[in-house]
Amino acid sequence: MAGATSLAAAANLAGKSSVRVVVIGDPGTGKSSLIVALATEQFPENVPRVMPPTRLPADYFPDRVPITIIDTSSSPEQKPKLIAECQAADAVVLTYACDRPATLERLSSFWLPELRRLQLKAPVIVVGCKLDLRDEQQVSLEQVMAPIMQSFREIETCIECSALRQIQVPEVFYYAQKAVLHPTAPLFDQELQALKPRCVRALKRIFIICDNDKDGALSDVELNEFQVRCFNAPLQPTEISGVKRVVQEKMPEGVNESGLTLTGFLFLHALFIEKGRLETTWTVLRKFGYDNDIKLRDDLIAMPIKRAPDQTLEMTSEVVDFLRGIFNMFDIDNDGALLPTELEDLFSTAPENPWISDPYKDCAEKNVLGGLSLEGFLSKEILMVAPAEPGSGETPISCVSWEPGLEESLHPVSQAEEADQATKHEKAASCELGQAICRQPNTP
Ligand SMILES: Nc1nc2c(ncn2[C@@H]2O[C@H](COP(=O)(O)OP(=O)(O)OP(=O)(O)O)[C@@H](O)[C@H]2O)c(=O)[nH]1
Ligand SMILES: [Mg+2]
Repeated sequence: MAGATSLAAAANLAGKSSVRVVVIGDPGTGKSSLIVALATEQFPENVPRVMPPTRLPADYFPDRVPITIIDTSSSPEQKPKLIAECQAADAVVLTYACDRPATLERLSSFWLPELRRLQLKAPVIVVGCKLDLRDEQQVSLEQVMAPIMQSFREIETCIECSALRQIQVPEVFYYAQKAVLHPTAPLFDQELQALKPRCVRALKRIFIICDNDKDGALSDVELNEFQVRCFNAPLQPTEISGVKRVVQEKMPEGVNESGLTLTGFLFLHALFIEKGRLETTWTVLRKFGYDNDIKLRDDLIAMPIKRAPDQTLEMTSEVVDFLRGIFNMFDIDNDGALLPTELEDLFSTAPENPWISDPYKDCAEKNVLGGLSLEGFLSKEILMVAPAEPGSGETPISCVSWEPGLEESLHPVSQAEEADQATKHEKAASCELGQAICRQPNTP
């Protein structure tokens, strides 16, 4: 689905221009031979105990991000160096030898608890080296590793390889790089086998943005636009019907007569992730401005407009119209105020509801039922996008679907102009906390 170029762009967006992989494990398990076999595509008869750092160029793997591989020694005198290298690692390759069961046992008795003790956040790839020496009678990798992976969720992948026979050597480092550039943890709860709430919220926002006609489903045309936007290539009609068929078979409510529903869209992403195609979901998230913590990037939510000391910021009439539309959409009971439950729903596409904490919590008046009027709603909005102090969060404009960019949502107004306009326009809702002023749109 995703081409190499789009993935490279996505990877750069993730803020990783190179990946550092540290290889650790018991003595003699095959660490140094593995690194040499990767770099030279040959099995070395003699290897130094510790190889100097090895760099793979950007074009080695499809993600087009260079990798630096660090060899280590597990001798006691080298322990401080080993710890420092682990702490600097983006990913850890942890080796055992397929012909020495004791080295496999040491993973759970020593290495994995040790990495936890160091409070490392880096993903771990467990690698069984010397596959060529593995006893054919031995149980499968899945059977051996399943209980270990259950206890140590930080293990991203397990793989067996042979440096001697050149079996699955590049794959070890491909998975290590992938675990860094397209990590599972922010997207998927392995324990619950479900998408994480933050990921659901972000995908819901993306779905709403792509659902141009707001009918609650992605039509074939909308699906295609989404595909082109994320992957720079359209889907063939047979591919679209194929995708919908897969969803419908497993989850009938995932598709209706108008197209792919939000349920279906979420199901599809859970399926990609379960099948190890994390790069697909990550590419989508990054195209829509999310960082590795599934937060909208700062440049998308920070206020880009500078204002002079005598200026305040005013929303453009387009954005006020847009916000009024959002207000009405979520004012389910049509009482002209957003109740706390309605606000929760409105913010279900943001990482969390930012208005339940200070300084937004009590900065606008509420009615007796705790409902927020349109004026209060707009005041809070401008306080968020143009705060008196720097620092901002995800606002209804950014978290729902305002896409032109914040700089097109506000314009500076000098105090002289403002005084002039104040006489022309009746309603001006001022914020109690900021100097920001929010007006109703200019009406002739
Ligand atoms: N049959 C076989 N032997 C291997 C393979 N990989 C490494 N070896 C041998 O295993 C021994 C240890 O390999 P190293 O690469 O030095 O292992 P290491 O983990 O770097 O060891 P230390 O540096 O001592 O911690 C050497 O004799 C290698 O030739 C393999 O894939 N198959
Ligand atoms: Mg070595």
